[in-house]
Amino acid sequence: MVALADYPQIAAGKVRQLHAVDDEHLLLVASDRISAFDHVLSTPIPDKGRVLTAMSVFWFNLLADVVPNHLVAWDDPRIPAEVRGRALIVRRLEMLPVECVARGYLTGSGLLDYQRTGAVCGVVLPEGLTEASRLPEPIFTPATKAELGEHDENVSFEAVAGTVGQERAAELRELTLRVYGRAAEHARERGVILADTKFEFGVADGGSLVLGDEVLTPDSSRYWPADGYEPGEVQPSFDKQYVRNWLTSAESGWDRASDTPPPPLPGDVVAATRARYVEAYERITGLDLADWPSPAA
Ligand code: PZK
Repeated sequence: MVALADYPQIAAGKVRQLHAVDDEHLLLVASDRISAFDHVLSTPIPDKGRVLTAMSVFWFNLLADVVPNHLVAWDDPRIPAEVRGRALIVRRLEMLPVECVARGYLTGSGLLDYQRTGAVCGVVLPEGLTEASRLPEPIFTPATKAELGEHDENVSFEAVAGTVGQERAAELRELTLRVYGRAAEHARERGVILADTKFEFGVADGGSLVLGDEVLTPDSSRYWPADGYEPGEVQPSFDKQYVRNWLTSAESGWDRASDTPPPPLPGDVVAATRARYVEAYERITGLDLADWPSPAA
């Protein structure tokens, strides 16, 4: 039997970890932890790691004819039982230091940049756009990865070209927009708006681009229910809205502007949030989470 402790940890994010399996393979582990308002909460959401992992696998498979990916196995003896269902064996790549973001709608840092400059990452947009506006066409808005605790910085296409070269940058933009387009179309057919998403690409031995990391999960993407979509208003998050509503309510007793950590979540908020993750998975994939591997089965 293999144990997670057999694999040296080589990186850790806010809610996931990366371990070395061998010279050619890594183990990408998603935890049940959730972040909100830039804090990692002390209360886990049961099955969140399984949902995000299962969703990544669904998308890797759906998109395999558009772009090759690093996925090797999701149910395999090399995966420790303790992380079964929330860990992937992936091929080691030479990762490119670019967060490849596609946006079909305007919100978050994209909206802030637009309001200040009329453009996002150098892409000039028409006047009159507002919170959650659908863009005339999806745009490539790359960012550079920040240190832990900092926010990624939006950069221009030219800045990406300066880092990876003009040809590679053009390839990243083209592939990012093609993958986003295909995924957004699939989600929309199932009543979900894929507002934006972030990809990370690596380079395979022959020099071709390979899609890495987790893909099209609620942690790497903004998913909005299509029902009730209304430009001009901040859209409810498909997955985190119960958490945000409770943390900003008087009931939580927490002040977002303070430096104090958020309090533990009540059981009903945990249950409702877990149900939203499962619903997102089942709506987007048409599959049943009960059929996905777990430590128990
Ligand atoms: C790789 N990250 C980000 C993910 C973390 C950090 N296939 C790959 N080959 C080489 N490196 C990476 C990957 C992938 N995916 C990904 N950093 C390196 C990351 C998860 C947890 F702490």
